[in-house]
Amino acid sequence: MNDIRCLLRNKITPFLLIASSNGLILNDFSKLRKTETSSVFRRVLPSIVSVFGSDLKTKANTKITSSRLFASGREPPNPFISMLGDLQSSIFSRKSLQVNSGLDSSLEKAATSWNDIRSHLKSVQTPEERKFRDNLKKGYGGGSPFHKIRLYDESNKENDIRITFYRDHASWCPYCQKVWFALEEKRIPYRVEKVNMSCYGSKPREFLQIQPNGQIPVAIIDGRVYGSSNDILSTLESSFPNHKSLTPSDGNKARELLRLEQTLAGAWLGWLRSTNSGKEYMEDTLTKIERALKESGGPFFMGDDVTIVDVQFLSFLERICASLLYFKGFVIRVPSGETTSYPAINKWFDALVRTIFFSNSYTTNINKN
Ligand SMILES: N[C@@H](CCC(=O)N[C@@H](CS)C(=O)NCC(=O)O)C(=O)O
Repeated sequence: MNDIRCLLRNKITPFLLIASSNGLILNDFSKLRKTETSSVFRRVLPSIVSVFGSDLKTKANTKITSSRLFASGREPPNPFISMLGDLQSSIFSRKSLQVNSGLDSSLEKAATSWNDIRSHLKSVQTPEERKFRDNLKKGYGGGSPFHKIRLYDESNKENDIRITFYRDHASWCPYCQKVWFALEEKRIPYRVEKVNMSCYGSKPREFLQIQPNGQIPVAIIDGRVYGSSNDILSTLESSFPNHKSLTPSDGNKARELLRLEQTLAGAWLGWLRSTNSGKEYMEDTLTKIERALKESGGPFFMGDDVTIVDVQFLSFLERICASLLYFKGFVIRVPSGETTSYPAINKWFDALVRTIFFSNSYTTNINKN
Protein backbone atom coordinates (compact mmCIF):
# COMPACT_ATOMS: atom_id res chain seq x y z
CA MET A 1 0.00 0.00 0.00
CA ASN A 2 2.84 2.37 0.84
CA ASP A 3 4.34 1.56 -2.49
CA ILE A 4 1.12 2.48 -4.23
CA ARG A 5 0.92 5.70 -2.25
CA CYS A 6 4.49 6.47 -3.20
CA LEU A 7 3.65 5.69 -6.80
CA LEU A 8 0.73 8.06 -6.69
CA ARG A 9 2.64 10.83 -5.02
CA ASN A 10 5.81 10.61 -6.96
CA LYS A 11 5.41 8.73 -10.18
CA ILE A 12 2.09 9.83 -11.61
CA THR A 13 2.40 13.49 -10.71
CA PRO A 14 5.33 14.41 -12.93
CA PHE A 15 3.76 12.53 -15.84
CA LEU A 16 0.51 14.42 -15.54
CA LEU A 17 2.36 17.62 -15.13
CA ILE A 18 4.44 17.30 -18.20
CA ALA A 19 1.61 16.06 -20.25
CA SER A 20 -1.25 18.17 -19.30
CA SER A 21 -2.75 21.53 -19.03
CA ASN A 22 -6.39 21.67 -18.05
CA GLY A 23 -7.69 19.38 -15.50
CA LEU A 24 -4.72 17.23 -14.76
CA ILE A 25 -1.77 19.08 -13.39
CA LEU A 26 -1.31 18.34 -9.75
CA ASN A 27 -0.39 20.58 -6.94
CA ASP A 28 2.99 19.46 -5.71
CA PHE A 29 4.77 19.85 -9.03
CA SER A 30 5.61 23.43 -8.27
CA LYS A 31 7.99 22.12 -5.66
CA LEU A 32 9.94 19.89 -8.02
CA ARG A 33 13.04 20.81 -9.96
CA LYS A 34 14.40 18.76 -12.85
CA THR A 35 17.11 17.10 -10.77
CA GLU A 36 14.68 16.30 -7.98
CA THR A 37 12.31 14.83 -10.49
CA SER A 38 14.83 12.44 -11.93
CA SER A 39 15.71 11.25 -8.46
CA VAL A 40 11.99 10.76 -7.86
CA PHE A 41 11.88 8.51 -10.90
CA ARG A 42 14.89 6.56 -9.65
CA ARG A 43 13.21 6.12 -6.31
CA VAL A 44 9.91 5.17 -7.83
CA LEU A 45 11.09 2.54 -10.25
CA PRO A 46 11.81 -0.04 -7.51
CA SER A 47 8.36 0.70 -6.13
CA ILE A 48 6.72 -0.22 -9.39
CA VAL A 49 8.69 -3.41 -9.50
CA SER A 50 7.70 -4.07 -5.94
CA VAL A 51 4.02 -3.33 -6.50
CA PHE A 52 3.62 -5.08 -9.78
CA GLY A 53 6.49 -7.51 -9.88
CA SER A 54 8.35 -9.35 -7.20
CA ASP A 55 5.80 -8.98 -4.37
CA LEU A 56 3.01 -10.42 -6.44
CA LYS A 57 5.25 -12.99 -8.07
CA THR A 58 6.46 -14.55 -4.84
CA LYS A 59 3.08 -14.59 -3.15
CA ALA A 60 1.14 -16.07 -5.94
CA ASN A 61 0.57 -18.62 -8.59
CA THR A 62 -2.81 -17.87 -10.09
CA LYS A 63 -3.17 -15.56 -13.03
CA ILE A 64 -4.53 -12.17 -12.03
CA THR A 65 -6.17 -9.58 -14.13
CA SER A 66 -6.94 -6.06 -13.11
CA SER A 67 -10.64 -6.78 -13.15
CA ARG A 68 -10.36 -9.88 -10.93
CA LEU A 69 -7.81 -8.54 -8.56
CA PHE A 70 -9.37 -5.21 -7.89
CA ALA A 71 -13.06 -5.48 -8.58
CA SER A 72 -14.94 -8.34 -7.02
CA GLY A 73 -17.96 -7.85 -9.26
CA ARG A 74 -20.19 -6.87 -6.36
CA GLU A 75 -18.96 -3.29 -6.37
CA PRO A 76 -18.49 -0.81 -9.20
CA PRO A 77 -14.96 -1.00 -10.61
CA ASN A 78 -12.57 1.71 -9.50
CA PRO A 79 -11.25 3.27 -12.73
CA PHE A 80 -7.97 4.26 -11.12
CA ILE A 81 -7.29 0.74 -9.95
CA SER A 82 -7.93 -0.67 -13.40
CA MET A 83 -5.52 1.93 -14.75
CA LEU A 84 -2.87 0.50 -12.42
CA GLY A 85 -3.84 -2.95 -13.60
CA ASP A 86 -3.38 -1.93 -17.22
CA LEU A 87 -0.04 -0.38 -16.41
CA GLN A 88 1.01 -3.57 -14.68
CA SER A 89 0.07 -5.78 -17.61
CA SER A 90 1.92 -3.60 -20.05
CA ILE A 91 5.11 -3.66 -17.97
CA PHE A 92 5.21 -7.32 -16.95
CA SER A 93 4.59 -10.38 -18.96
CA ARG A 94 1.67 -12.65 -18.02
CA LYS A 95 4.16 -15.28 -16.89
CA SER A 96 5.74 -13.03 -14.29
CA LEU A 97 2.29 -12.31 -12.87
CA GLN A 98 1.48 -15.77 -11.56
CA VAL A 99 0.04 -15.17 -8.09
CA ASN A 100 -1.27 -17.37 -5.33
CA SER A 101 -4.95 -18.09 -4.96
CA GLY A 102 -5.15 -16.76 -1.39
CA LEU A 103 -4.22 -13.30 -2.55
CA ASP A 104 -7.70 -12.21 -3.64
CA SER A 105 -9.29 -12.84 -0.27
CA SER A 106 -6.41 -11.38 1.76
CA LEU A 107 -6.46 -8.24 -0.37
CA GLU A 108 -10.21 -8.01 0.04
CA LYS A 109 -9.85 -8.18 3.82
CA ALA A 110 -7.08 -5.62 3.87
CA ALA A 111 -8.92 -3.12 1.67
CA THR A 112 -11.38 -0.55 3.00
CA SER A 113 -14.86 -1.32 1.62
CA TRP A 114 -16.49 0.88 -1.00
CA ASN A 115 -19.33 1.61 1.43
CA ASP A 116 -16.90 2.87 4.07
CA ILE A 117 -15.15 5.03 1.50
CA ARG A 118 -18.50 6.33 0.22
CA SER A 119 -19.77 7.31 3.65
CA HIS A 120 -16.45 8.88 4.61
CA LEU A 121 -16.53 10.89 1.40
CA LYS A 122 -20.06 12.12 2.15
CA SER A 123 -19.03 13.21 5.62
CA VAL A 124 -16.20 15.39 4.36
CA GLN A 125 -17.81 16.85 1.22
CA THR A 126 -19.15 20.40 1.07
CA PRO A 127 -22.77 20.83 -0.17
CA GLU A 128 -21.32 22.17 -3.44
CA GLU A 129 -19.14 19.06 -3.85
CA ARG A 130 -22.14 16.81 -3.21
CA LYS A 131 -23.91 18.41 -6.14
CA PHE A 132 -20.93 17.88 -8.44
CA ARG A 133 -22.13 14.80 -10.40
CA ASP A 134 -25.63 16.12 -10.77
CA ASN A 135 -24.31 19.49 -11.95
CA LEU A 136 -22.08 17.78 -14.49
CA LYS A 137 -25.02 15.90 -15.98
CA LYS A 138 -27.07 19.07 -16.26
CA GLY A 139 -24.16 21.21 -17.48
CA TYR A 140 -24.23 23.45 -14.40
CA GLY A 141 -21.63 24.49 -11.80
CA GLY A 142 -18.03 25.63 -12.29
CA GLY A 143 -16.07 24.88 -15.44
CA SER A 144 -15.09 21.24 -15.73
CA PRO A 145 -13.31 19.02 -18.27
CA PHE A 146 -16.06 16.44 -17.62
CA HIS A 147 -18.96 18.47 -19.01
CA LYS A 148 -20.45 17.00 -22.18
CA ILE A 149 -23.12 19.62 -22.25
CA ARG A 150 -22.77 23.12 -20.86
CA LEU A 151 -25.71 25.25 -19.82
CA TYR A 152 -24.22 27.03 -16.75
CA ASP A 153 -27.60 27.22 -14.94
CA GLU A 154 -31.38 26.86 -15.27
CA SER A 155 -31.65 30.03 -17.37
CA ASN A 156 -30.37 28.11 -20.42
CA LYS A 157 -32.12 25.13 -22.00
CA GLU A 158 -30.68 22.34 -24.10
CA ASN A 159 -32.61 23.70 -27.09
CA ASP A 160 -30.65 26.97 -26.77
CA ILE A 161 -27.41 25.23 -27.74
CA ARG A 162 -26.00 26.45 -31.07
CA ILE A 163 -22.44 25.13 -30.74
CA THR A 164 -20.77 21.74 -30.82
CA PHE A 165 -17.20 22.09 -29.62
CA TYR A 166 -14.69 19.38 -30.59
CA ARG A 167 -11.70 19.18 -28.27
CA ASP A 168 -9.25 16.54 -27.08
CA HIS A 169 -10.10 13.91 -24.47
CA ALA A 170 -7.10 14.72 -22.30
CA SER A 171 -7.68 18.49 -22.33
CA TRP A 172 -4.08 19.08 -23.36
CA CYS A 173 -4.57 21.16 -26.49
CA PRO A 174 -3.72 24.83 -25.83
CA TYR A 175 -5.77 26.02 -28.82
CA CYS A 176 -8.82 24.17 -27.52
CA GLN A 177 -8.20 25.74 -24.14
CA LYS A 178 -8.48 29.24 -25.63
CA VAL A 179 -11.85 28.48 -27.22
CA TRP A 180 -13.04 26.69 -24.13
CA PHE A 181 -12.08 29.61 -21.90
CA ALA A 182 -13.86 32.09 -24.22
CA LEU A 183 -17.05 29.98 -24.29
CA GLU A 184 -17.08 29.83 -20.51
CA GLU A 185 -16.27 33.49 -19.97
CA LYS A 186 -19.02 34.50 -22.39
CA ARG A 187 -21.33 31.89 -20.87
CA ILE A 188 -22.36 30.56 -24.25
CA PRO A 189 -24.10 27.18 -24.02
CA TYR A 190 -22.34 24.39 -25.93
CA ARG A 191 -22.07 20.67 -26.40
CA VAL A 192 -18.71 18.86 -26.23
CA GLU A 193 -17.45 16.12 -28.54
CA LYS A 194 -14.11 14.67 -27.49
CA VAL A 195 -11.62 13.62 -30.15
CA ASN A 196 -8.35 11.80 -29.56
CA MET A 197 -5.10 13.55 -30.45
CA SER A 198 -3.02 11.86 -33.16
CA CYS A 199 -0.55 10.51 -30.59
CA TYR A 200 -3.33 8.17 -29.43
CA GLY A 201 -4.16 6.79 -32.86
CA SER A 202 -6.14 7.76 -35.88
CA LYS A 203 -9.04 10.13 -35.67
CA PRO A 204 -12.65 8.93 -36.08
CA ARG A 205 -13.83 9.02 -39.70
CA GLU A 206 -16.83 11.24 -38.84
CA PHE A 207 -14.45 13.85 -37.43
CA LEU A 208 -12.18 13.76 -40.48
CA GLN A 209 -15.24 14.37 -42.64
CA ILE A 210 -15.76 17.74 -40.99
CA GLN A 211 -12.06 18.55 -40.42
CA PRO A 212 -9.94 16.82 -43.11
CA ASN A 213 -6.62 18.00 -41.60
CA GLY A 214 -7.61 16.38 -38.32
CA GLN A 215 -6.75 19.39 -36.19
CA ILE A 216 -8.57 20.47 -33.09
CA PRO A 217 -10.29 22.63 -32.04
CA VAL A 218 -13.30 22.56 -34.33
CA ALA A 219 -16.66 24.14 -33.65
CA ILE A 220 -19.91 23.77 -35.48
CA ILE A 221 -21.77 27.02 -34.93
CA ASP A 222 -25.30 27.33 -36.28
CA GLY A 223 -24.56 24.41 -38.62
CA ARG A 224 -21.32 25.86 -40.04
CA VAL A 225 -17.88 24.34 -39.43
CA TYR A 226 -15.02 26.50 -38.06
CA GLY A 227 -11.69 24.70 -38.07
CA SER A 228 -9.22 26.91 -36.21
CA SER A 229 -9.17 28.54 -32.81
CA ASN A 230 -8.95 32.09 -34.16
CA ASP A 231 -11.88 31.60 -36.53
CA ILE A 232 -13.92 30.19 -33.69
CA LEU A 233 -12.97 33.00 -31.33
CA SER A 234 -13.94 35.71 -33.81
CA THR A 235 -17.23 33.95 -34.64
CA LEU A 236 -18.07 33.78 -30.94
CA GLU A 237 -17.62 37.54 -30.81
CA SER A 238 -19.70 38.29 -33.91
CA SER A 239 -22.46 35.68 -33.59
CA PHE A 240 -23.23 36.11 -29.89
CA PRO A 241 -23.66 39.87 -29.45
CA ASN A 242 -25.82 39.45 -26.36
CA HIS A 243 -23.04 37.75 -24.45
CA LYS A 244 -20.08 39.36 -22.70
CA SER A 245 -17.72 40.94 -25.22
CA LEU A 246 -14.05 39.91 -25.18
CA THR A 247 -13.12 42.38 -27.93
CA PRO A 248 -10.51 44.87 -26.70
CA SER A 249 -11.53 48.51 -26.82
CA ASP A 250 -8.13 49.65 -28.14
CA GLY A 251 -7.37 47.64 -31.31
CA ASN A 252 -3.86 49.05 -31.81
CA LYS A 253 -2.82 48.26 -28.28
CA ALA A 254 -4.28 44.77 -28.61
CA ARG A 255 -2.34 44.12 -31.84
CA GLU A 256 0.89 45.27 -30.20
CA LEU A 257 0.29 42.89 -27.30
CA LEU A 258 -0.50 40.02 -29.63
CA ARG A 259 2.89 40.58 -31.34
CA LEU A 260 4.45 40.32 -27.89
CA GLU A 261 2.64 37.01 -27.44
CA GLN A 262 4.27 35.71 -30.63
CA THR A 263 7.66 36.86 -29.33
CA LEU A 264 6.98 35.07 -26.08
CA ALA A 265 6.20 31.79 -27.86
CA GLY A 266 9.49 32.07 -29.83
CA ALA A 267 11.53 32.93 -26.73
CA TRP A 268 10.03 30.04 -24.81
CA LEU A 269 10.60 27.38 -27.44
CA GLY A 270 14.07 28.77 -28.19
CA TRP A 271 15.19 28.40 -24.59
CA LEU A 272 13.41 25.11 -24.05
CA ARG A 273 15.14 23.48 -27.01
CA SER A 274 18.57 24.91 -26.21
CA THR A 275 20.99 23.63 -23.61
CA ASN A 276 22.79 26.87 -22.90
CA SER A 277 21.20 29.90 -24.53
CA GLY A 278 17.90 31.69 -24.58
CA LYS A 279 17.48 32.48 -20.91
CA GLU A 280 18.24 36.18 -21.29
CA TYR A 281 15.87 36.58 -24.21
CA MET A 282 13.15 34.84 -22.23
CA GLU A 283 13.76 37.09 -19.20
CA ASP A 284 13.71 40.13 -21.46
CA THR A 285 10.38 39.09 -22.94
CA LEU A 286 8.87 38.38 -19.55
CA THR A 287 10.01 41.83 -18.40
CA LYS A 288 8.16 43.35 -21.37
CA ILE A 289 5.03 41.43 -20.44
CA GLU A 290 5.41 42.53 -16.85
CA ARG A 291 5.66 46.15 -18.02
CA ALA A 292 2.63 45.83 -20.32
CA LEU A 293 0.51 44.47 -17.48
CA LYS A 294 1.63 47.28 -15.16
CA GLU A 295 0.90 49.93 -17.79
CA SER A 296 -2.63 48.62 -18.32
CA GLY A 297 -3.30 49.01 -14.62
CA GLY A 298 -4.05 45.26 -14.52
CA PRO A 299 -4.89 42.76 -13.52
CA PHE A 300 -5.51 41.92 -17.23
CA PHE A 301 -3.66 42.99 -20.37
CA MET A 302 -6.28 45.57 -21.34
CA GLY A 303 -7.16 46.70 -17.81
CA ASP A 304 -9.69 45.47 -15.33
CA ASP A 305 -11.52 42.90 -17.45
CA VAL A 306 -10.49 39.87 -19.41
CA THR A 307 -10.31 40.21 -23.24
CA ILE A 308 -9.22 38.13 -26.20
CA VAL A 309 -5.63 39.30 -25.52
CA ASP A 310 -5.64 37.42 -22.21
CA VAL A 311 -7.20 34.44 -23.96
CA GLN A 312 -4.29 34.36 -26.42
CA PHE A 313 -1.72 34.57 -23.65
CA LEU A 314 -3.24 32.24 -21.11
CA SER A 315 -2.68 28.77 -22.45
CA PHE A 316 0.94 29.45 -23.37
CA LEU A 317 1.93 31.46 -20.30
CA GLU A 318 0.52 28.66 -18.21
CA ARG A 319 2.55 26.03 -20.06
CA ILE A 320 5.60 28.28 -19.94
CA CYS A 321 5.39 28.46 -16.13
CA ALA A 322 5.14 24.69 -15.79
CA SER A 323 7.73 23.71 -18.40
CA LEU A 324 10.42 26.25 -17.49
CA LEU A 325 10.13 25.25 -13.87
CA TYR A 326 10.43 21.60 -14.79
CA PHE A 327 13.15 21.74 -17.42
CA LYS A 328 15.11 24.83 -16.39
CA GLY A 329 14.29 25.32 -12.71
CA PHE A 330 13.07 28.81 -13.63
CA VAL A 331 10.33 30.19 -11.39
CA ILE A 332 7.64 32.57 -12.64
CA ARG A 333 4.57 31.68 -10.58
CA VAL A 334 5.14 31.99 -6.83
CA PRO A 335 3.01 31.43 -3.73
CA SER A 336 1.16 34.59 -2.75
CA GLY A 337 3.25 36.91 -0.61
CA GLU A 338 6.56 35.56 -1.94
CA THR A 339 9.00 37.91 -3.66
CA THR A 340 9.16 37.63 -7.43
CA SER A 341 10.53 39.53 -10.42
CA TYR A 342 7.09 39.06 -11.99
CA PRO A 343 4.46 40.44 -9.58
CA ALA A 344 2.14 41.66 -12.38
CA ILE A 345 2.20 38.26 -14.11
CA ASN A 346 1.37 36.61 -10.80
CA LYS A 347 -1.47 39.08 -10.23
CA TRP A 348 -2.73 38.25 -13.73
CA PHE A 349 -2.75 34.52 -12.90
CA ASP A 350 -4.55 35.26 -9.62
CA ALA A 351 -7.22 37.17 -11.54
CA LEU A 352 -7.62 34.34 -14.06
CA VAL A 353 -8.13 31.87 -11.24
CA ARG A 354 -11.28 33.79 -10.30
CA THR A 355 -12.84 33.34 -13.76
CA ILE A 356 -15.48 30.68 -14.31
CA PHE A 357 -13.17 28.53 -16.45
CA PHE A 358 -10.68 28.09 -13.62
CA SER A 359 -13.29 28.04 -10.91
CA ASN A 360 -12.97 24.45 -9.77
CA SER A 361 -10.27 22.13 -8.64
CA TYR A 362 -10.07 20.33 -11.98
CA THR A 363 -8.19 23.07 -13.70
CA THR A 364 -4.49 23.67 -13.99
CA ASN A 365 -1.38 24.56 -12.09
CA ILE A 366 -2.12 28.25 -12.30
CA ASN A 367 -4.46 28.08 -9.34
CA LYS A 368 -2.00 26.09 -7.28
CA ASN A 369 0.30 28.88 -6.27
N1 LIG B 1 -3.98 26.82 -35.99
C1 LIG B 1 -4.68 25.84 -35.32
C2 LIG B 1 -3.68 24.94 -34.61
C3 LIG B 1 -4.35 23.84 -33.88
C4 LIG B 1 -3.39 22.72 -33.52
O1 LIG B 1 -2.18 22.77 -33.80
N2 LIG B 1 -3.93 21.70 -32.88
C5 LIG B 1 -3.15 20.54 -32.57
C6 LIG B 1 -3.37 20.14 -31.13
S1 LIG B 1 -2.67 21.25 -29.99
C7 LIG B 1 -3.68 19.35 -33.37
O2 LIG B 1 -4.86 19.28 -33.67
N3 LIG B 1 -2.81 18.42 -33.69
C8 LIG B 1 -3.21 17.19 -34.27
C9 LIG B 1 -3.33 16.13 -33.22
O3 LIG B 1 -2.46 16.04 -32.34
O4 LIG B 1 -4.30 15.39 -33.22
C10 LIG B 1 -5.64 26.52 -34.35
O5 LIG B 1 -5.28 27.57 -33.81
O6 LIG B 1 -6.73 26.00 -34.16
